[in-house]
Amino acid sequence: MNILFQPYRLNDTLTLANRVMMAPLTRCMAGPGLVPTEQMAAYYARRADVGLIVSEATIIRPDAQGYPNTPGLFSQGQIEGWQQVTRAVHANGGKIFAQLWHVGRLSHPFFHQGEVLAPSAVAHQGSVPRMRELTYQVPRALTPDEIEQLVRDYGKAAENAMEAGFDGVEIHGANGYLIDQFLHYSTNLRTDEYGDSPQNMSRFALAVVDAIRARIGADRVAIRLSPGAYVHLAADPRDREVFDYLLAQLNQRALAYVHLGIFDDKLTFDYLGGHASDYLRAHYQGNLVGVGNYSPARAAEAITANRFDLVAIGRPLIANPDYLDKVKRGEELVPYAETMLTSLV
Ligand code: FNR
Ligand code: 8K6
Repeated sequence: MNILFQPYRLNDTLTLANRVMMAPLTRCMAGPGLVPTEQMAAYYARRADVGLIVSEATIIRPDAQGYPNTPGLFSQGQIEGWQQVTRAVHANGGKIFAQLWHVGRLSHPFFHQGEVLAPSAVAHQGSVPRMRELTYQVPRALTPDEIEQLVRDYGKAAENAMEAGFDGVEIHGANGYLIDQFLHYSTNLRTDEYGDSPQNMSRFALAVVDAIRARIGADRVAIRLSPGAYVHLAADPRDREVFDYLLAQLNQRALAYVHLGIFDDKLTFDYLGGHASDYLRAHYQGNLVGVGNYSPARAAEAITANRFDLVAIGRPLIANPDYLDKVKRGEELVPYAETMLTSLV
């Protein structure tokens, strides 16, 4: 278990106090104007002993929203709200990245009164969780000009994150949201320079990465990816070639880390040849963050076996704000339950 508590040097700019990260966890608790609250600052500050906190997914502009009360990073009020959070985390000796989010076709006009935009006009079947009356709509396919605008909006949100005092940003390229919708054949039917080949399908993700690197420096940029489609979109065996290409490109970009996006890393994917984490390890040479239903013992074992470098912990950190202390002392953890999502403890 000791390996979890070792400091970890990400790069010349950032060294983490230990190898445990807090996974990004949407809590739907932002205040009016999607501004982070004092309660959120206290919630994050209680967990500042982990090596790195990744904030709950944070929308880059109004039409990026797909769930109620998710915080943003596009208004001055939101930047100031996040300043309270980052100050509280830093005061407790922690580090925090902002996870930058656009949900693409999983948005709903209910939240922003605008259009739903995505790579292609393919609807997700179903409705917004806990708001079952909101059925997902057929999105409108983005024009190339609108895609370029989105890239600029990601860059601006990253700049705002730095103004808000974050230590860096994690681009949310996972879990079937906008960037991921470009990376999978089931949601990307484009025949222009953003579709139809691994190179084209990776273009948007790489443009976002490059725009943000140019603004805040590669050492402070990370990306979360789901090479195995498991939620919000369907897998296609051809997706493998897209991720082979994308990861080869990311190898040349010296990011802080790549983070797997998955709920349970016991899942396997035929077209990836097994676990998504092992696939990423084989194709990506930089720092890798594993995640997905890891107990402390299994996480330590996986890091010792060099399957990844850091572990992100999600649900157990909701249930145990003092997760790290408990693990250090060998105390039993409180089991996570969905009912815990209704309050920020
Ligand atoms: C999540 N997860 C998630 N992932 C992400 O990239 N951005 C997010 O905002 C969220 N939000 C979120 C909310 C809630 C309530 C849960 C349970 C999960 C996924 C999360 O980061 C993680 O990958 C999984 O929870 C698996 O890790 P654990 O919980 O098994 O340690
Ligand atoms: C007012 C409180 C409402 C709480 C709603 C919680 C909604 C949580 C949404 C989390 C979405 C991000 C994770 C992706 C879900 C994948 C599920 C397997």
